[in-house]
Amino acid sequence: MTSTLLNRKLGRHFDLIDTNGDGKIDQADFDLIVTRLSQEFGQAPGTPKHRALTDAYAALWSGMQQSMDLDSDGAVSREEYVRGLESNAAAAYQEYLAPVARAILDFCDVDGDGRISGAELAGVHRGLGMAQHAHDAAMRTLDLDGSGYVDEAELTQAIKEFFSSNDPQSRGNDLFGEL
Ligand SMILES: [Ca+2]
Ligand SMILES: [Ca+2]
Ligand SMILES: [Ca+2]
Repeated sequence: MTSTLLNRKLGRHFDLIDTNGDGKIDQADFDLIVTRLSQEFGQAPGTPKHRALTDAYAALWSGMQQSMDLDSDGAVSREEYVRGLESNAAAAYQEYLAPVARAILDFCDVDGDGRISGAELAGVHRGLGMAQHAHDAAMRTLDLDGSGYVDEAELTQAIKEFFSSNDPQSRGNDLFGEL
């Protein structure tokens, strides 16, 4: 079980969320993500978009704690994360992720046309600490219709595939960079 595709994807995603690299996910990591995205997109604390993003991450973290923090130490370890997402917590997790995806979309949709350009998405990925080549792979994955923009439907589809599919052909696999 330890080397399934899904397992590797989840490990990759854990590393990405563990923004401060201390080997566990807790509130501090989400605070750091919001801070970085705010700097990237010039959104000061207190603006509606900033509040929406903060709230979406708070809901995600609260849901993660409830469904994944098995030893109740206030943090989600790598093992808890992978085990949680390979079990029945996965569907709930996608429900928490959807509002986060929407808030991120809104946050970085600078011109307000309801979709994000490659340049806007590059800012998100820099904020998340992803390398340029990982961004390129993610953009190829996300922009299903090749329009050069990512809309909410494309993002939702990629998230669904990333967190549920063991299919090596699934495009959502590269959502957070090539595996
Ligand atoms: Ca951490
Ligand atoms: Ca824990
Ligand atoms: Ca598109």
